[in-house]
Amino acid sequence: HAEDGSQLWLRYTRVPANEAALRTVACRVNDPVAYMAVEELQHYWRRGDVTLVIDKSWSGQQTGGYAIQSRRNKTVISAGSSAGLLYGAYHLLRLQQLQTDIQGLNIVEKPSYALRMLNHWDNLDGTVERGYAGHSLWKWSELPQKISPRYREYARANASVGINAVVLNNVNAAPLILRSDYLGKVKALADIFRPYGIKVFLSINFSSPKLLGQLRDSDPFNPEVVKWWEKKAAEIYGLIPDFGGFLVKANSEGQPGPQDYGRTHAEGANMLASALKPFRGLVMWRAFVYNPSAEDRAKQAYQEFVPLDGKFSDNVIVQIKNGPIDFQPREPFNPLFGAMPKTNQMVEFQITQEYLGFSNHLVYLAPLFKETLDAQTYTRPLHATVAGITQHGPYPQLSAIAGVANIGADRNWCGHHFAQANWYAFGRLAWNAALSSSSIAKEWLSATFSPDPDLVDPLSDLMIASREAAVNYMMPLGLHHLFAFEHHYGPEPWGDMPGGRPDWMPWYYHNADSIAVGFDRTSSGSNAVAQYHSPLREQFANIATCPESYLLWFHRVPWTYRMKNGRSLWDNLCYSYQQGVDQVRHFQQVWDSVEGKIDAQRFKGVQSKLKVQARDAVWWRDACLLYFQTFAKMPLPADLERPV
Ligand code: GCW
Repeated sequence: HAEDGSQLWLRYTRVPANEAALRTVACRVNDPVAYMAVEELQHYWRRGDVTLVIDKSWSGQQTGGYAIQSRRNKTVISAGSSAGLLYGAYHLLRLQQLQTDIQGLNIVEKPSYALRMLNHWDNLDGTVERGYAGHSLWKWSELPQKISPRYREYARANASVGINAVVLNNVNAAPLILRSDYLGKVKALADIFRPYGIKVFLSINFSSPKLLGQLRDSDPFNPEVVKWWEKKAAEIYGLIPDFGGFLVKANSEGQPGPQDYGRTHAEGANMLASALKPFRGLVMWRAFVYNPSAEDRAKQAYQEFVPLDGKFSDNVIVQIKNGPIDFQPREPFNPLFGAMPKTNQMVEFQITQEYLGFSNHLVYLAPLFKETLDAQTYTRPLHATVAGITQHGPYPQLSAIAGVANIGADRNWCGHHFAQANWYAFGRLAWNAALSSSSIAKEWLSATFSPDPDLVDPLSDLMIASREAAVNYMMPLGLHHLFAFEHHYGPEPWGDMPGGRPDWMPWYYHNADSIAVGFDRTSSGSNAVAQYHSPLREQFANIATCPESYLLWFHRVPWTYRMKNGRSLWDNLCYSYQQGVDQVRHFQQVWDSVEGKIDAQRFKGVQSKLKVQARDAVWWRDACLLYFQTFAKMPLPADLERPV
């Protein structure tokens, strides 16, 4: 087998027929998902008899919980649903792969979230917005007649980590996706995903009634529009009875929405929600809204959505990016979390590395995801972390979490072998938000490369450090949005465009001049701190108690300001950038030290990507420091490496 990475973490070896004959996999449940569980075990499980049973007393019925127990001579997987049996089967195979002892197993697993979703930003022309692993996996022009074998492999990989919902198309949605011929293509994919326990959702364009249905407008209060959506919903469910629902980006970055007709987000969302309700469909309504105005961009989603709390139907979930700006290397959590107690909220992470070096940089994202999930909002006495808020909303059976997919048509699926770990980690955290970043990294490394501790230990350390390294060489100390215009790959802190939107310009965020740098979000500035609940509000507002990792996010700070280590802000900035560069160079050494422990093909692939990353880290350091030096007018610390 060529070691091109196409097998992902699913490197089970097939049990030979003579060995398979010595053990039984027994299951009386007769549906395609349970059948899939049996098939996977029959093909790959080599450690004795297994029985799979449905146990109706199991409480995690809706969402796929399961138990695994060792009994006398066999292993029993019990679950409330066939999906649970399938997840139990993958759990067993994972234990086998990690060479874990299977005597005396007594495992009970319940997912943290009912819906564990990937959002594909895939366009119908085959391109992917912010996709760095080639073209879209979906071959719209070939569907539904021609079915790529990769659709099944994709579904299997998702199921193996518990992902059970996928949005197929970009949130910047083409109306065409709802045309009948496209729905036939969507049905073909839904049919392939179903035995893996995966539901299909679609992003919709709010103007579809007008653009596709030739109606006069798409006003949610127009009865013709309401009827159009009801008919469309019936058509979809006629083809796909378990269709999940709609994801909507409305009145955001030029997309149409209810505000075009003077209606609110809630009025728009509820109109769609009632069209889907008879079929138990859901609406995921995004809160990523901001306009070029005098108001701080970081405050706008909260301002628009908090007044709508309690106005959304019970089958609407408000989908909120982890931070208040936009998937930056580091952001504080979005203050909307916990600020709408009567509304179901879900978090949207970005697995694809739009702002993290595309598929060139090794940046393991579990620590970033955990930072948000574990963040304490203080908005209520219990379950007040972001994970708690999103798991224990007013309708907990609708709890959900989404990640913007990093998957494309590349042989290794994600462009960088280590980007596969981000897909994996998202799935594992969606299943169990309490898992640690390092246990997930170890699991993934063992399954993907080898369980050899001489490989797993150094590489998991490397993975854990990689996110902080990226913050250091790109945007330390709370800096944000210094990216090059449009493509967001390299640095362009000086970027400016006469007449361009200020909220897309780096200076809007860094505010550097000869005295200071940073965004004043305290009461002397935009007062975004007030959107956080006490005591965070006070903690962030006070420069002495604000975590230094968020310093320039919340404060405009003099270059000469003394930081906790006694050095000036300027010196700290210099050393942080240098540290990022040093960290990547260290990653290169660590990687070189595992040569021979893994196949040459993947070894070389990652080695050459690390070279690019090291070069880029130097580029970031030099670009940002030389630019900021034109304001600070202070020398680089004497022991700092000179710019190249
Ligand atoms: O960060 C921005 C991206 C856009 C994206 C948008 C969004 C899908 O640059 O490419 O559009 O966020 O999340 O809607």
